[in-house]
Amino acid sequence: MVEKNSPIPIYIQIEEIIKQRIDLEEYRIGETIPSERELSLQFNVSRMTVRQAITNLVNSGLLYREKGKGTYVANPKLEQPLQGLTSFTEDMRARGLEPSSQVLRFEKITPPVDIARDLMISPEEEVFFVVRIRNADAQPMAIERTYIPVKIYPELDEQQLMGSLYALIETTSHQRIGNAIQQMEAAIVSKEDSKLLQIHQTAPVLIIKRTSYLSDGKPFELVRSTYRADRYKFTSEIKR
Ligand code: 16G
Repeated sequence: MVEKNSPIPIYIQIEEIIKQRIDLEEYRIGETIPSERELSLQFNVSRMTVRQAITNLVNSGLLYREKGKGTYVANPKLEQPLQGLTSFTEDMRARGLEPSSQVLRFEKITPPVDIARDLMISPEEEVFFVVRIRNADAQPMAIERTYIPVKIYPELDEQQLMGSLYALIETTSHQRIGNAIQQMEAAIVSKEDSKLLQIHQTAPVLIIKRTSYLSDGKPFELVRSTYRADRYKFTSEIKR
């Protein structure tokens, strides 16, 4: 199993073996893997080496640790394509997951100057400011902080935002969504968001800032979404 003479470091060989065992469902999602002690006996290597392999797999999101209980196999990350202007609701349904939202804030405000500029409105014009936790099968996946000019959809209310914003705009208000521009960056979760997303205070997150436009070119939302890095990976096709 472990080849001590191989040029491949032993901890990397162990990582690969653990990954294979997860693929073969020898170690199942949501269940513990054997302890460091057991694995070090199995592979005939030091506990330090096993720990290094496990730490790498925890950092890459394949495993997670629970204090005093053990190391568990994590749910596989969701693969989110970066092309295609889809909504959270559509993305989750396409995977057979049940989307739901908790609306933490819903208010009418006059926006900060930079937000007004991005939305191409004057800073005196009102916007809805909405904070939602987005869940898949009741598990928190992301937090969205959204600004929507009131004039885009003046009837918008808190209840409606438990469902899909894009569906409301397209179906109820009969406007067409055209395109969006987005930026992605990595960060460490804020204290507030770590509680909302139920992740550790030092966990990494992926932040996407999206400005979306109606087909006539008018911006209708500016969103800052904070995604759990242990639940998401983003993929894109690139051509040469
Ligand atoms: C996605 C969008 C967000 C949009 C939301 C609408 C990103 C980065 N964000 O989460 O901009 O507001 O979908 O979802 O993809 P809904 O129609 O389910 O409310």
